[in-house]
Amino acid sequence: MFKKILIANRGEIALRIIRACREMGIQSVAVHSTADANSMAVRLADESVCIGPPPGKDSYLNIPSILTAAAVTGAEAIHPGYGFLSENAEFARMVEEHGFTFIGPSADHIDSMGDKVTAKKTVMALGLPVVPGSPGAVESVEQGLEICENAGFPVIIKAASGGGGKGMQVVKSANEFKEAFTTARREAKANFGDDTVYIEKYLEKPRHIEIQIFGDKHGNGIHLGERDCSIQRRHQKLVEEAPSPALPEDEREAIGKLAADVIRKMGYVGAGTIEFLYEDSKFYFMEMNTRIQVEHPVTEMITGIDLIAEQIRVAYGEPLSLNKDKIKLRGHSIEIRINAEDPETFIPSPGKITQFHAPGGLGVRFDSAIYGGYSIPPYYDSMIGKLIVHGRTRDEAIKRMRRAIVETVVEGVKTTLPLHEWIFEQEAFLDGSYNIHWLEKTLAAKAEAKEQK
Ligand code: MV4
Repeated sequence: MFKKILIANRGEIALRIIRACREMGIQSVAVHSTADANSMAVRLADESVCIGPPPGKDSYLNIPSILTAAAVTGAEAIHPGYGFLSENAEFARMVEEHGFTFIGPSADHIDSMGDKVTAKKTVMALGLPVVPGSPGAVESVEQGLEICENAGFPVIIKAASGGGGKGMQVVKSANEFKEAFTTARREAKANFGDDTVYIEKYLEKPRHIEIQIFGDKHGNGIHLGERDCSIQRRHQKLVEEAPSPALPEDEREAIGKLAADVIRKMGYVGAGTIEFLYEDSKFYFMEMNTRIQVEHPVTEMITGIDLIAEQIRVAYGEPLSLNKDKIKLRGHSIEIRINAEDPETFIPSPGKITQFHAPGGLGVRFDSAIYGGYSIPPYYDSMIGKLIVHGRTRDEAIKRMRRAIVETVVEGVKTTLPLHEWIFEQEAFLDGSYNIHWLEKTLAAKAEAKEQK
């Protein structure tokens, strides 16, 4: 096994990886910016190296600094976490070229899923259902209009280099098409330096359901069930749960089998997520993420599997420690993302945490890097922790989440905890009938009602 791993990340995920390393008897190296010198990751790692000033581009995205830190500490492998360099194929390539192991898929697999047109063609050829639309890039207004007529309005124009919601245009009718197409191309060029766009039939009320997959270097590929991530605002997930309250068992088995087949056929190595839109009992491939995700704990809670440890073992070359007959999905898990933000305006609220008490008790997990007296720096995203619960049923998990939220004390900064308390009282959340638009719509109605008063 590796003797030493460098963690090219910060915050709760850096801690999560340090924890897996310690349990596996692997030394950990934390890299950090000057703003993170007092972080929990620096305190808990076996070694730490300062790699630059606060802005991400000068530190957590600074490839030469990170490779140098790996070389001087004698690390053998680099774990990128999520965000930052985790889906940067060039980084994965350079890590390997410098003689380290990248804990993640090959640079070629990252590349092939990074371009959304290539990704869609690849998975379609391997048997996944996709949204009807253009077979590839759309080059002209005329070609686009013909595709729209076949698919039927509304349609959505997406940037090939986009993803996560950036660079999309919904088009309701033919007379809006020309302008939307021109705007989509211009924005794609400005945002991604690539004006390639493609067209899909627009699904009006889908859910976001994603399948956790894993592959190893011996040709094995498995799935670990789904996560429902439909509770989101501006493409930021707030709540994730597993299993999805909308998915019958036979459909879960069918889509899981398709996802695992694709992973085997691709020869994909490591953890990944295949994202789908789900509407009227049908799945449509959206994108594939080639990293560990923020919401991986809900899958860990219902499978009992340490996904970070599995990533490390697979990267070292060991076969998957699991096979599909050994994976049992048990009970229900829900995660909330707690941000240091105003719960109504979502304006970030960095600063010093004056009082802190973590929730606990049966079925409660708190993944966070904060502590009493910690100062949240203003340079990075505002997520300060994830509260994850497990229960035998969805109802038990919801009740457990409510009581765990009440127990949590974070003072000195504003947090989104009050918003989560409110979500866990809403009918559409409790009955599981929500879709990807529910939260934004309901928040808008709530703001409107407040205005009227
Ligand atoms: C869609 C869609 C409806 N129909 N594609 C948003 C993120 C990007 N990965 C794809 N997205 C969407 N693609 C078709 N054909 C609606 C969305 C979408 C969305 C998807 C998942 C979670 C939240 C969302 C919010 C708005 C739009």
